[in-house]
Amino acid sequence: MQTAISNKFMELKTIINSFEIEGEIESIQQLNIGLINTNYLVVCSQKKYVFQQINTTIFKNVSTIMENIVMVNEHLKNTNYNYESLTLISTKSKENLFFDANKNPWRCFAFIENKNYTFSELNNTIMTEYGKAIGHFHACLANYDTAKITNTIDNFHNTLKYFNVLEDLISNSSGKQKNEVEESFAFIQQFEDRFQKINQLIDAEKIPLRVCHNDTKIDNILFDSNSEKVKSIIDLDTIMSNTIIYDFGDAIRTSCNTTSENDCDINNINFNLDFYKSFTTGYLKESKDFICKEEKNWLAFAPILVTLEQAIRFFTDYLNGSIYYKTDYPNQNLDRGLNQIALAKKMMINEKEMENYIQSLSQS
Ligand code: GN1
Ligand code: MG
Repeated sequence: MQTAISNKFMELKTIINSFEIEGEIESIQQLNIGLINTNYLVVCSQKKYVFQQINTTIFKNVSTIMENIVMVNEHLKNTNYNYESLTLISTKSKENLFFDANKNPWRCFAFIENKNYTFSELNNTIMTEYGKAIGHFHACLANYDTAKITNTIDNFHNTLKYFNVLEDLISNSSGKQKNEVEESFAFIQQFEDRFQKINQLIDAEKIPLRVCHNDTKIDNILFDSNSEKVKSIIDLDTIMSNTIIYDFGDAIRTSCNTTSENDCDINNINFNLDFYKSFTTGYLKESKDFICKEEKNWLAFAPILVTLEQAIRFFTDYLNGSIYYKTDYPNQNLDRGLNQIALAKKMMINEKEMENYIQSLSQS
């Protein structure tokens, strides 16, 4: 056991030292963030870094992902972007990626000091800042040519597609697992026509495709330690063209829930309508110059849409034997899916209120 740990440590040191880091390595700590990649905080005598081993089962085309990140990052730097952009540290041979002995790709970013808010610490000021940050990110990219960006995961946010996959899986499964997800699936089914509608509006170009982040969950927002302001938006792996509706909805999904998506006690779940309003105020302030009517029409349903999509994805992974998301125990993806269903139900109760709020902002 001891030998395995020290071998892993030696391997990590070799990887780290292949990058242009400043100073000597002082500590290496695995971070408990993200459900896909494996992340380490590396403290060196002069600077701190985040090292990431990219999961190639999911991110198949890593060099294209890096091209997207570099392009968007450069664009943001040249566009009066209000937040700190990412600093990629290159390898000693001037590459963005290092491939280890097992051909696993690694990359390194300069660490950005930040404050992490727990659910109970969030407040309306933070939520407005969060909304402004996502709106500003979209505004900076609103006219960026989507053709320059390669979509690295097909149909990444295509709720109807995920829905159809789950439907097939359920009809081919039996016994305990089928029973566990069937009731939730029946609940999701009532929204199928709305999943379809969004796709139709995108196809008809009524909802425009723009360069989006596609993973705007609150964990990917770094806040300043003192000011309650956003410092940086990280995790650009899923930069692709899409509708902004998903970015908007995912931010709400992960911050207006009163607990984490990993909480298996659904009694802890509630939807904070006030936070929704604060986020939306910030978002619409920053997006007013580009957002169109059809996009706005969906901002009340957006959180429900993304939460249902996330439930579908967790259930799908559960039925597939948990091969996509990292888990800490066997039924975790089932619990995560049930958590999201409980949240979607709480959101539904507030849909009309959300609609009214968007309307009231449009009139003022
Ligand atoms: C994954 O790996 P992470 O935590 O950045 C997933 C997102 C989900 C999220 C749920 C490429 O993001 O789509 O919303 O988990 N990323 C991918 O926490 O599937
Ligand atoms: Mg991500």
